Amino acid sequence: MRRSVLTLLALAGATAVPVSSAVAQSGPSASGAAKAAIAKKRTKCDRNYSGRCLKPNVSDYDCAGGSGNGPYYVKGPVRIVGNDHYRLDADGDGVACE
Ligand SMILES: [Ca+2]
Repeated sequence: MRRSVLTLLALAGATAVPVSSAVAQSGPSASGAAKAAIAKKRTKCDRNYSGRCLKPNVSDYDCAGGSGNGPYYVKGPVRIVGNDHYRLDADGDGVACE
């Protein structure tokens, strides 16, 4: 009786090691973290503009050297590939700050 309990404890101790190491390896892989970093980088630039990386979701952009009051400035030319929500393309030809 006593011997069988000790055997069970020994078996439990022996199986505890591979279980804990399996849990440690089930975390996010290195390639998964790299993919997340790339996705984060892509969303840093406003998708409505091409040619320059404009920050999305800021209050306003104006053309560098123009009469705009900022707070962000971009040096053109910048192509409008979506919605020109910063109103950079004054003449509406699809190219801003030209
Ligand atoms: Ca224009």
